[in-house]
Amino acid sequence: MWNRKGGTTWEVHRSGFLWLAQFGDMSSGGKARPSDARIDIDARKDAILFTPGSGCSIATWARPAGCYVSAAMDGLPADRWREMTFAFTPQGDGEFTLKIMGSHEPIPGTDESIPIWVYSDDVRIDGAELVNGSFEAPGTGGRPHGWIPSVRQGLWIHDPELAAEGEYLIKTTHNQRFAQQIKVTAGRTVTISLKVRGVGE
Ligand SMILES: [Ca+2]
Repeated sequence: MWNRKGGTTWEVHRSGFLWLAQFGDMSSGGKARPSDARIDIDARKDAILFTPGSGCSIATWARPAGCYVSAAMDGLPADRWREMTFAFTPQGDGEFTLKIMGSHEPIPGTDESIPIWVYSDDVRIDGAELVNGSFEAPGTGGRPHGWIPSVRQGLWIHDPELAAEGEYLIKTTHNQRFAQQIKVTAGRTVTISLKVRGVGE
């Protein structure tokens, strides 16, 4: 079964495959579901309301309404990096949680889901301060410096050939994420850009 303890793994490509194998043939024969990038901006704790700009929208399920922004890029190719950019403007001061996520495929009739992995690297923020956006600096617990787990921890990967910038990158799913607390100022638009890439076989 999947290693739920998180932490560092170097078996980048094999890790998701083993888990998928229990549910059939989804990852073989080139029929794997493509990766989706998903980045969430969660300010529920400080109740900061956002005005969404390009590339993102307000999550209607979150309360108070307007304090949670979500950005997605679906159907990512596995053979190249793509640039993802979105912007939003906070209406108040405080902190939000930047969550680098991915997607998942629910298994009908169960509470389980199959994780759909996505690679991310080279995160940049204009209008706020971000720590270690290229994931190069080591932290503790198998994490890059400045980043914390969200739900469960994603994978921090050393792969100089795969990385979009430097030598390190991250691999995440809907429930295996890396997150960071970001301070914002009322009226100062925040633009987030990053490189995202699908996970092949
Ligand atoms: Ca990097």
